[in-house]
Amino acid sequence: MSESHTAEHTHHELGFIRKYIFSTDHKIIGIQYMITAMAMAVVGGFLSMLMRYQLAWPTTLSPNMAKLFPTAWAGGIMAPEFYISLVTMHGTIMVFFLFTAVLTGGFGNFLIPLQIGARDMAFPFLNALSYWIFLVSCVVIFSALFVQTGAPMGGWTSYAPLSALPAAAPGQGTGVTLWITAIALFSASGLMGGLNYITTILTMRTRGLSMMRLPLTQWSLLVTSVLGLLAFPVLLGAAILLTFDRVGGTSFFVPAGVIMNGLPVDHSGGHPLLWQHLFWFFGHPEVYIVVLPAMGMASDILSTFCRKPIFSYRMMVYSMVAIAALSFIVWGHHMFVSGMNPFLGSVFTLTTLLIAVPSAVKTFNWLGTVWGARIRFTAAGLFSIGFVSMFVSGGLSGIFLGTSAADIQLQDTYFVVAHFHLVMAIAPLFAAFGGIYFWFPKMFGRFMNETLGKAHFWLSFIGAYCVFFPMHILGIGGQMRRIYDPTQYLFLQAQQPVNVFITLAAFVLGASQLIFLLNFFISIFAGKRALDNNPWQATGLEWTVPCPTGHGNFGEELPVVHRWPFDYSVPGEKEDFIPQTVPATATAKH
Ligand code: HEM
Ligand SMILES: [Cu+2]
Repeated sequence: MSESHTAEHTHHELGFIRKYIFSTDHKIIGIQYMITAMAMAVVGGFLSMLMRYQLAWPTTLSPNMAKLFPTAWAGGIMAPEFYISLVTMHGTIMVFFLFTAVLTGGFGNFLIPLQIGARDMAFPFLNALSYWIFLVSCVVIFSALFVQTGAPMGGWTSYAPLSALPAAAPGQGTGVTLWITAIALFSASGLMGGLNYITTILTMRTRGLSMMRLPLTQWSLLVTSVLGLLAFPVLLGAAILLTFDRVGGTSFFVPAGVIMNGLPVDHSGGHPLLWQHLFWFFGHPEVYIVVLPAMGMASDILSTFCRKPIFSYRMMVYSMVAIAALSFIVWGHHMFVSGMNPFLGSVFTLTTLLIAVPSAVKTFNWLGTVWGARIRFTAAGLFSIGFVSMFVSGGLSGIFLGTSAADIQLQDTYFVVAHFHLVMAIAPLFAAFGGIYFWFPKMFGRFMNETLGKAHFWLSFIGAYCVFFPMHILGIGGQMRRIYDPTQYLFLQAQQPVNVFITLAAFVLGASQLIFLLNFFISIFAGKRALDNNPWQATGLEWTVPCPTGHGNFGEELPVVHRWPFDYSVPGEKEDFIPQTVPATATAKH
């Protein structure tokens, strides 16, 4: 980097607006992503509380709700359409606008240059653009909640032909148009981010930082970005075809002979299964776009608080790559009952169960890391352990669902809702919380309150199991997903107390997130100051610079890396950690 460029990065002062709003600094953009995603989480979380309220007391008149939602809850009874809109909006907001955004947009932006010893991303302007397009997409999806005719009702999967026919249901007109617009904008923003992350990690690592010395967070972000670059265009393409079907008179997804409102629709020759194939070709990798960065961050944080190197670093890297590659050939497990040839079903079962192998490798490596460690139970460390627990709990039920013979019984029941919440909602949520508690001092120069952090952890940990574990039982008992009143079915009535229990637990879980929000926002201004560059005694490059880190990240000179990031408790060394910038000694192996 030229002298003048360095000077430009390190010296001149910017006004508030340029510095914190229209910034091209990756750290500010990362924090912007994070706070925007948190706002979306509040919306998505609120919607889930409404659903749980309804599921526990579907037949109880609630005048208060009628006041709050005069049409959707008219007369104190929730309209069935409204429930389906809630499911759709909650799922969409959580998957895209919370998790994909916070993990890659938030942590990716904040951490990539800091951990690879660069001053910023490869394309800072593109980076800022990607955030602003993301923000617009958030506004668009949020506005879908207020459409007069209703919010979209196609589920987060937006299955055709329901989504292809604007007149099919109240929310399928403007509601779905906004859904498609938001998803298209989101995809475009994600692609810009992904290109940036890949270029930055591959080309801007500082001297000495070979690929096999990268923190696992960086590996996970790299692999995730490649996944995103291959998966999101498929969703974008499918969304464009869907738009043609909706407004252009084409029939990609609508077959002949559909009768709507008593009249045949003017479409022929399409196939709804085409949408399912395209959606899940994107959708399964999307699960890993959320889970992989969570795995990477949890691995690094776990190792830091276990004061031990991660068990089998290379296998951690290879298994992430294997998971990513396999994630593109398993999508059919979402379609076992769509009439596919049973032989094809067996193939998808095989590929799906294959993913269990690298996932189990990772799990055993986490256990190997924790094994015999003198763990420091900080909030960040606890949440990383919680991630492993949730990932394993959710992963195990995946083996049932991935087996076509069992899935025929379990598909579209609460068993599925239990499975995917544990594995792709709660597990990444825990990893993200771990990441926030861990890197908060680097972001804001202050700590979050540890006592509140631990209270937040235990309430969330117990709460999440109380909410999502009993859902397996409901599912095996036959309760279908996306149903607004289970008590209408005689065979489900006996299970209703379980629904009440889950809802009460969900309220506790939801309320305990307020502890986190308060802790987060108060700590930004009033938390204990982080005076030390390296408060957790960690090894990564980000811990060699001040909290918070200034523009340009590193001083006049970029750091030089001499070792991998896992030199914890190296035998014969005085300290139990050796930063990556310390030159190799006779005792250190890496
Ligand atoms: C407080 C925690 C949460 C609660 C109580 C909750 C509750 C629910 C409920 C009641 C449903 C509807 C089930 C149905 O009727 O089929 C649902 C669906 C869903 N949730 Fe959550 N949820 C929570 C957190 C999350 C998170 C963090 C994610 C992030 C990935 C998430 C993703 C989804 C998805 C993708 C659906 C499916 C939507 C669909 O069927 O189209 N949830 N959730
Ligand atoms: Cu899948």
